[in-house]
Amino acid sequence: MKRNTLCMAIAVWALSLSAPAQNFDESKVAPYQLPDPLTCTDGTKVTTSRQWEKKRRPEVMEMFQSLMYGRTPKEKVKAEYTLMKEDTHWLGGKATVQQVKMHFTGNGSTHDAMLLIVRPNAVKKTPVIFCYNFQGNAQTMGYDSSILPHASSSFYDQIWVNHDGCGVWDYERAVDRGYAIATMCYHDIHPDDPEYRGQSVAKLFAGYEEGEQMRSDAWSAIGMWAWGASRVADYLEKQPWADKRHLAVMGHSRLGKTALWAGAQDTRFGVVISNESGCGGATLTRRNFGETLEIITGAFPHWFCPGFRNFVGKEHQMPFDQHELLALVAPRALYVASAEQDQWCDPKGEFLSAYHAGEVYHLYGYQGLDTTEQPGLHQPIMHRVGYHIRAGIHDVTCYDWSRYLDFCDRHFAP
Ligand code: GTR
Repeated sequence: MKRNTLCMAIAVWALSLSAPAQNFDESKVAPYQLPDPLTCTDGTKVTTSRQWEKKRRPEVMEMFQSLMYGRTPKEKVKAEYTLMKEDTHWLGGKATVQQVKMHFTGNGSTHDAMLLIVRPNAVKKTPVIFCYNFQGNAQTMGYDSSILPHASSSFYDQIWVNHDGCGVWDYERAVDRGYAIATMCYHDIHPDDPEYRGQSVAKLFAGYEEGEQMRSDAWSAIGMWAWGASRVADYLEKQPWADKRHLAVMGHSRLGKTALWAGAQDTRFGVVISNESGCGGATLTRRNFGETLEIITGAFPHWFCPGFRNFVGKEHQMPFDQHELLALVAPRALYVASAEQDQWCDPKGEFLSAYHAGEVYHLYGYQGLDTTEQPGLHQPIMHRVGYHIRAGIHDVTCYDWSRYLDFCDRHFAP
């Protein structure tokens, strides 16, 4: 076991001894009152989509930036994209695989990330789903030796978090259904370890030197991963083969949290999909079920801005909750998915959060989930807001991918 791994395991174990026991009993969920997405800070009630966009949405955005995910820098960095490798005969000639190096320059520093794209040859203007991977681009292709090492691979084995439930990469299904998948290893943007901030894209920005991470609203790892998703969108929207009106962002678990924050900020993502994103993602923080704020901010301090920790034990005083993060995606299409055995993520809390986001969708004349009854297993709801819960554990399965493609078909229809 690596030293870092051991230290972190001890820290998580010690934390679990001191943390209040997590609740997995629905009858012990304490009553809670959610903040109203449609009431502005000055008490004004929002009744139109225009009011939402002009007044309330910026307020909600500001809360998530200043209190949870940290402030995304406004400056632009120079980005160069180089096609390193291309195979136009993948999957028996059905698909093209492209490997693109993204090279960023800013604040006297440079930073590289490696993007992998698989796209169908038969489609002229292809909708694209961007989805970060946990273990490197090669892993998503069964360790195909033609896949270039991802940019962070040289120190990858020193990073203590190594994710097991990294799921199925159903490239062929996507290609057959006319979709391109773009992916990149999330460590390429911020290695997933609090000690590796110096190796992250933070260094590309003025003012992001030593000590800045102490600011209460300092940019978090989730914030940086979301930023990386937008840099991929910058590239995709310039590709002649890509249908820039039809870009989706999808993510699993911590990368589901990331997909939501990316989709909240970047309106180029027309479909935003959270696969089992749980605490700090889709699920309601106020519902005491599954993972708690104390546990997540203790185990993964770098995922959120430092100020977020102030809400530990004071969840009911938070001026926002995660249904409002989901509402930031409106009027674009939003899909939240849970798994039955993934109680850590609080499937019911994910469902209720998506339900409550519906209020904002109604301002645009769209249907939200529009039922407070959580559907049974494998009974997806597919309105402008979608939801499913499937049997099984915390993972991304073929069932999940198939529903996401169905949902994209519905919302990307010409
Ligand atoms: C867990 C964390 C969850 C979830 C998960 C993951 O350890 O507690 O919030 O994000 O990691 O990303 O797999």
